[in-house]
Amino acid sequence: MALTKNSKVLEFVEESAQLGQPDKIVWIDGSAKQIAALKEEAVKSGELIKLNEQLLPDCYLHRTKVNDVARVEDRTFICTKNRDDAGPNNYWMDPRQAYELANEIARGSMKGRTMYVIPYSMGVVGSSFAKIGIEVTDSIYVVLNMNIMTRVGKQCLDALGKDGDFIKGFHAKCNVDADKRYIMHFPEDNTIISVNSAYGGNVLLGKKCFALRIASYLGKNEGWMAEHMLILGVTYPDGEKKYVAAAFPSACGKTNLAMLIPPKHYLEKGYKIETVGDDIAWIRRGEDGRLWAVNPENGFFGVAPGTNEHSNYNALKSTKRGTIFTNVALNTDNMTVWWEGLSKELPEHCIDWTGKPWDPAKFDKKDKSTCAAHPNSRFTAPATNCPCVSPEFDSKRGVPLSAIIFGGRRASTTPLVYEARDWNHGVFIGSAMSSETTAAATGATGVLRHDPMAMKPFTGYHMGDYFAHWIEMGEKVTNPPKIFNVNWFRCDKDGNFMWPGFGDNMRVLEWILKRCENKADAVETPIGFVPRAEDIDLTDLDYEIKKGKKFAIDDLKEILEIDADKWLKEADEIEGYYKNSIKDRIPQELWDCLETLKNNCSAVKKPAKKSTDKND
Ligand code: SAT
Ligand code: MN
Repeated sequence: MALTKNSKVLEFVEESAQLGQPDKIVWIDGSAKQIAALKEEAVKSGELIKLNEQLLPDCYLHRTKVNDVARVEDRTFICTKNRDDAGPNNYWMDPRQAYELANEIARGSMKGRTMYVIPYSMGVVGSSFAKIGIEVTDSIYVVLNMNIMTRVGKQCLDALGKDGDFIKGFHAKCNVDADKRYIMHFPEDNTIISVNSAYGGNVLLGKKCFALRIASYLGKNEGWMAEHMLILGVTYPDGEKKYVAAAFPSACGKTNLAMLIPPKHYLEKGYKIETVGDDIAWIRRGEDGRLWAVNPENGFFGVAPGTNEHSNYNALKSTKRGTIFTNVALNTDNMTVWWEGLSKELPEHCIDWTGKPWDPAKFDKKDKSTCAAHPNSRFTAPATNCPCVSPEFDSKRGVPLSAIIFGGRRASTTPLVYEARDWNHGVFIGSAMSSETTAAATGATGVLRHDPMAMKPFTGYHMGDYFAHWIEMGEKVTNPPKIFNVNWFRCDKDGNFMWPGFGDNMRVLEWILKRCENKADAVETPIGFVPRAEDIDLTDLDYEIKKGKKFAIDDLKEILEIDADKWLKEADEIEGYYKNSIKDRIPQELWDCLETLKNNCSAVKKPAKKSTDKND
């Protein structure tokens, strides 16, 4: 039975049903009883595998089709009337053509199936940040994941009232045919359509589709920002709290940074990190002139491989109950899950992510095809499971940001950390970000590509206009956060990571926050402010870069070094990117920053010491 009298919702559900022609329509009220029944049904049909109730209570494993394991950027479209509004950063389709094509594919595709209607909220219901969506889908997996990742149920419909507006999401699994897979966004109609996929970011329409692509468009028009950022809180020994938002491309460690456990001596002093979000931030201007952020999600859709009790204790702990695992391996000895990096010992009896028995003897770390879990296998875990979840997680007003951090995977050139001279320079740094690609999207991994603000695949409109929006936001906030760039991924000439990363990133965070309070020194360089090696606390740091080579202060000096020659090349590269990839609509402020970078680099003499970095 329909759970609302909102005529727009009823109309959307009716139209969707006419298109998909399901046998049955089920409204998701979000009750524990309904969710439990759906899990049972999914286990019966084989869509989910129930895991060991003692070791992993209420946890399930799901395997996708092998052709459906990551976001598909080349099949993701922004459908605006005017092609230029989607920008060169997006694949574009004419909205009329897109609706026609989607209708053709989806027509009758739900025959014999149930269509679920999921009312959900991105953000705490009742918060001025929150926005409501309705997703219809023929996949129980989608319902159950949405129920973890968003706030689902009748309260969302109540918040809409009789005629409130919402974001429409239509998902049909169809035959999971990769050639007919389309993820379409209609920002001018507040609509998303996804067909022929059943995986993560392609189908959990509240996440990348709504909370980033559609929301970035709304934010531009309404004066706020939707960003691909984690939000974390640092608690000082005296109890004071500071919040930071950080943008990194998918699978570059956002979840790890958001849930970081500080090194022992920080813990002993009383420092603590708390997680507000690990993937998405919605940011608004506060009356106090600061920027305030919320995490619109309600769970974590984290990358499983590499997660273990040392790399991310809090994430691992978050997956111990009420979690859905996707494309990890099944340990048949005890019906638990396994993935590369979970433990040093390999399980003896495993079914790999494709459903085949796995032979640990054939496992070769360097050959992804021998992996038991897919490199982009995921866990969907409720945020409330996280031992370090912030008390502000459910805050309606959000948290005030002291700093914004950009970062990517860069084997060379980019130092461990540097600070922008001002807001516009920070926007320039974000706009010029590049990173090596990961398994989170289909296509080659390890290729350096531009990914401005980590939003390349998620900006729902023209990237040049997005940069301009950032500049405008800076003009409107009287007390903006400081902007920084970090690079945890600098390598030596043999390709070894030079910085330990993980918990030790606290040492960099501390410098960043001290800079926000004018309590730390820095050196002005052609690219911005860089710490002196002595400004970063290395107490008890114990890291082996490679066998027999322990991290020492000289290594820190090396990864803080700015090579003006490399940066001149980088500047040329950025110019090429602006001109060839974004083309017009780049704000003058960013051209000015580029000019300054070039002039600054030309003005300094090339450092005498030759860098040993691997080229990237
Ligand atoms: O597949 S998702 O887009 O949800 C995850 C990611 O790529 O960050
Ligand atoms: Mn992400």
